[in-house]
Amino acid sequence: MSGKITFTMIKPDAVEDGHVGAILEKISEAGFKIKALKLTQLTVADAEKFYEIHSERPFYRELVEFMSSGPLVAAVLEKDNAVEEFRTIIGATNPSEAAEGTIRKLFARSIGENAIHGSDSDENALIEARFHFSGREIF
Ligand code: 3AN
Repeated sequence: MSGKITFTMIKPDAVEDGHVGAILEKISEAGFKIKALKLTQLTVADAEKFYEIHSERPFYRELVEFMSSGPLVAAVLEKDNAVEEFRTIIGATNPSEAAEGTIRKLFARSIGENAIHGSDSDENALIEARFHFSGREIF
């Protein structure tokens, strides 16, 4: 699957704001195929583990609390060059700097509550997909 898959979460802000359908439509229109999909919620411990790489950053606690605050939509997506192409359609981390038409520009509340996650490498895409889904949940 390497090179062809990425992992995403539609974050709690976008779920609460009712943007799940519109975001899935943007993802589909961009040519991504859904390989796995579910509504789920992270515990504080899950979020700490998922974002361990950011544990020294000043926003870590805020990020963990936000990501465990409510349901999110987790998905595994397939497309050639998936990681890079997906990061292009989600836009910059800070929605005020994100390009017009990107998911963060359209739907994010702020830099912290920024609507959507996209893996930053092929290696992390696989780690993140396996963190959220068992083998028989990925098609
Ligand atoms: P990206 O999600 O664009 O790869 P990262 O990996 O730098 O960005 O950050 C991971 C997550 O941490 C972001 N999606 C965002 O929710 C949060 N975050 C990043 N920078 C900040 C910040 N300056 N203040 C608050 N939260 C932040």
